[in-house]
Amino acid sequence: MKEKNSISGFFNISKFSNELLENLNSLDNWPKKVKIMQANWIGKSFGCEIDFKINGNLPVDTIKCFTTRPDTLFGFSFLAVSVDHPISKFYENDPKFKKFKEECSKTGTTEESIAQGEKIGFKTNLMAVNPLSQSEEVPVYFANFVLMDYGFGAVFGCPGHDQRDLDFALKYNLPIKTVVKPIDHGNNFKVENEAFTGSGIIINSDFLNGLSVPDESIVETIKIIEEKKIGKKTINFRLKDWGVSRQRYWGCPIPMAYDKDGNVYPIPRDQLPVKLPEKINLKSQGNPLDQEKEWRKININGIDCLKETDTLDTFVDSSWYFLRFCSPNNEQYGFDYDAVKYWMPVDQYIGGVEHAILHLLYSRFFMRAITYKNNNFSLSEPFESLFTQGMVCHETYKDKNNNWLSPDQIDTKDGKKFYVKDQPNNIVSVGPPESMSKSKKNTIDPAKMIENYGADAVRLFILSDSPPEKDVQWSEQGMLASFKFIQKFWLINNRIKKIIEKCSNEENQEGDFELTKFTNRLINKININLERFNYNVIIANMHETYNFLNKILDKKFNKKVLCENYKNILTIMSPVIPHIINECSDVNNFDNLQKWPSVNKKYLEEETVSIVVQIGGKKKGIIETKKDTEQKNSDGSNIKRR
Ligand code: ANZ
Repeated sequence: MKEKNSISGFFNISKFSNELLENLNSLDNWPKKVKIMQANWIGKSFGCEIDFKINGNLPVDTIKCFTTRPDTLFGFSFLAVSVDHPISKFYENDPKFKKFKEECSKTGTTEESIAQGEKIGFKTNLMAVNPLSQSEEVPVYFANFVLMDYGFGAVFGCPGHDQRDLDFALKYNLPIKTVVKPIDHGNNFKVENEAFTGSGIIINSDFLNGLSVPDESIVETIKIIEEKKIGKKTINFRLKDWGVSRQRYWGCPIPMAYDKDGNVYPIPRDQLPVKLPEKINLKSQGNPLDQEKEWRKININGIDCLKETDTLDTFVDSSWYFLRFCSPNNEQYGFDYDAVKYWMPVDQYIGGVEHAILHLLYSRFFMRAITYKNNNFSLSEPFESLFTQGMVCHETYKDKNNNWLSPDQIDTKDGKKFYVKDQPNNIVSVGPPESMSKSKKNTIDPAKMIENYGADAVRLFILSDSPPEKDVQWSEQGMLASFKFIQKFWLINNRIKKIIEKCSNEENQEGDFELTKFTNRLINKININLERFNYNVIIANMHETYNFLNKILDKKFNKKVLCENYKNILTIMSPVIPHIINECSDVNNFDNLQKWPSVNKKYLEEETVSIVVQIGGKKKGIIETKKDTEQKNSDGSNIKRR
């Protein structure tokens, strides 16, 4: 049996490209930026495929190209194909081509590196015919900027109206034909060093002349191309199938096996799940599973096979774990349909924007794949609402040798930052705040912060600084201010405790109404702010509460009124600073802090109304008056204001 039989596994996400794109419109509670990122990633392009007739001494009749700009066909000046295009097989033995291919591999394969890198080409002995003007022939090149896995791995080059094509044409001295002019230019408009890609009017293009670009020109040209039977309308997506094979131990096993001839078998259901071996040698070279000779053996319907040793990408698990969370105790299957029907979709999902196009797109794909032709299940979107929180950032530091330094290696003296080991001589260079990363060493160890200031102060600081969708700039001063707030709150709690001990049971004391009104309004505000994720506003509400208490505590209170209100205030502050709140309630002998207080709406009503005074339609002033104030009409009757 062969030692290593393995083929790369892919999930067919591209099958759902259109649905994944269209359904973004239904996600009303997702941030716009995430939907835009997903739409760009899926990348729908409207255009057409065109067959170009090829002349030359090779058995190649036509080359198919995908284009979004068929309307620029009269500007055609070369045809370029990827070095991996099927016609490359005719050049395999040409040493010059081999060298060129090697050169291309240096550019890298990402679209970005290709866009930025130098455009290079290898001229073939083939010529391509312009399908709209048969007498025109242009040379065929291999070019490094053409990707094999987009469209058909071939492009018709129009230097006048595509910058990449222009760079290429300038380098290889190919003609630059202008076939679109801006609306406010004459017909003698000419592209020279910068491709014109804007809207305008078609020129120098025979029967296409005068069409407006892009609205009329693209659709009209496609019509002509279809009539002439040289191509057809096509929609292309950038989204590629998801390569899920990983050569490592951790990850879900891929439930496939191979016989001695390399034929692939899915592992039958009654032999699932495939469990990973537990005692393995992690120090072995490559994928440790390759060394697990015994574990690999499996017999499928009488045929001796070897299990696949690649495991699945970890994104596979994160694409459906929420279904498992709905039904954690099901031992027979990953999830229960009934539980999933009850709980899904997730009402509110929270995560960093870095998940916008992988985790969040894969999860959406998984729901579609699981529900595809499945009568038990009709869920199309996993997450009803999405909130993307910001990053925690910190400035960066470098020593004189350009090495990154961590914040705890830095000391500040007279406003200058020094590398602690060498101070006072070694001034460090300070970079702008960036999201914390191990590579730039601009991280703060939360454990240390918790040790120094307590978990409450750390949480209070993180929430206080900015709205949660924005980045937070980490600052030691901010941390200190939060720590001080906790200390202040502890002191005021002790003051309140003493007041409670001395409070009378007599009703209607002077501070009762004001305190009850404040508390009810506070609960209402915090409820709204919690719902809207306005956590930084909640922190402002907490500061307001401290200031209010500080002012009102000189007044007299009924004991029950003070206790009830203060208990409610503590409860609604507890999500942010639970430890200190717990202490405060303990020393006051309060119980039942878990019950979230309700709002008495009576205290939300304004007691005054504003009456705008207008004379001749112009605002002249505002009168604040108590509600239900009575006003005598000129006839002596009463008008009641509400
Ligand atoms: C001719 C043309 C003329 C183009 C023009 C653009 C402007 P999007 O919008 O991203 O889908 N193209 C097609 N296949 C390619 C490949 N395999 N590798 C690199 N480029 C490829 O881009 C579509 C355009 O990308 C197509 O339209 C094609 O260039 C190029 F004035 O065709 B166009």
